[in-house]
This record gives sequence, C-alpha cells and structure tokens, in this order.
Amino acid sequence: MTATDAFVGLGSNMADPSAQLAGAVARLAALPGTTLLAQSPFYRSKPVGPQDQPDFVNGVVWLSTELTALELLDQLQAIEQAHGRERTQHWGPRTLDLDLLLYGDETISEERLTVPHAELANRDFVLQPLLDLDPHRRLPDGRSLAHLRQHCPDNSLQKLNPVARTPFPPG
Ligand code: A4P
Ligand code: MG
Repeated sequence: MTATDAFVGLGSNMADPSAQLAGAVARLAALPGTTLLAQSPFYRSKPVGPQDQPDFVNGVVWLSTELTALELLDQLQAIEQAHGRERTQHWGPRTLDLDLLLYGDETISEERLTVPHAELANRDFVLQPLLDLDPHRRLPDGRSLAHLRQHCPDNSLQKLNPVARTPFPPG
C-alpha cells in the first residue's frame, strides 16, 4: 500500500477546547495504517460565522496514511461523534470539528468530500498552522499557502502553549 500525506484541521469551542484537540490528536495518531508526522501549535481564534459563540481553538496535524480520502473522512466523523459532536447550527459552536484540508496533491469533488477544504484559503486559523508544519506547501492548483495567508482575513490568532495549558475561556 502506498501512503499519502494528509493534513487535518482541528477546531473546538466547547467543553475545554484544548483538551478536545489533544484527545483528537491521540485518536488520529492511532488510526489504522496511519502515522502522525507532526502537530502544529494550537491557536485561539475569533469565530468565523455567528459571533455569539466562544472563541475557537484550532490546530492542524500532518498524517501519512494508507486510508483513502473517504475512509479517512469516515474516521474523522467517527472521532467527532466520540467527542460528543452534535450537528446543530451551521458554523455554530462545536466540541470537535475535524476537516480534511489536503490529501496529497489530489483535488476531490464528491458529494461528501471537497478537497482542498472549501474554506481553506479564507481561514488564517487553518493557513497559519499549515505553514508552521510546511512553509513551502502549495495547493494542487499551484497557489502557495504563504501567499494565501498574506491576503487572508484576520481572526486575531493567538498562539497557545500546548504544554502549559492556558485557561479557557480567559478569566
Ligand atoms: N465535507 C466536505 N468536504 C469536507 C472536508 N474536506 N472535510 C462534508 C470534512 N468534511 C467535509 O460538515 C458538513 C459536511 O461537510 C460533512 O458531512 C462532510 O461530508 P460538518 O462538519 O458536519 O458541518 P459544519 O462544520 O457545521 O459545516 P462546515 O461547512 O464543514 O463548517 P466548517 O468549514 O467546518 O466551519 N471559526 C473559527 N475561528 N474556527 C473554526 O474552527 N469552524 C467553523 C466550522 C466555523 N467557524 C470557525 C471554525
Ligand atoms: Mg466541518
């Protein structure tokens, strides 16, 4: 089996978000046929979408996986369910959101799966941790992530120290 590099975005703004992300990273590292290559720092970010919800914590992991893209999506959704994710409001609060950002150099356009993730280029909380992991990465269409990051809306990213846990929410 050949392995493919995949980047997964993690987000949470409920029930101790940093702990939700840490737990999800451990589950991702344990997926069948999958190796965790690297983990980005976590960032606090202002919500995109409805503003009457807490700030998010976001991060990205770099995996090498023998799973197909759809198999990986199934696994991501199973992990979301295990973290008590309920699909209620679009772009609303969530205990854990896992998005398949990039899968090798593939462009995927299926009913259940769009890769690269449709909002990737518009989200600093996705682009910045991707750049932390791989500063030279490009999208399958050739656009550089560094260039996209320069032209991306500002969601007040604040790097969190994943070792010394920052209280959440502040105060
Ligand atoms: N789907 C299609 N492509 C993908 C992909 N590449 N990765 C489908 C994952 N899923 C993909 O997702 C809806 C459907 O998208 C899935 O059934 C899957 O088949 P969902 O997670 O159930 O719904 P959602 O998350 O409410 O909607 P959506 O559009 O996925 O929202 P996003 O893009 O995940 O955004 N603000 C900050 N600061 N940080 C955040 O992390 N996240 C969101 C949610 C909004 N605002 C945020 C953040
Ligand atoms: Mg999602």
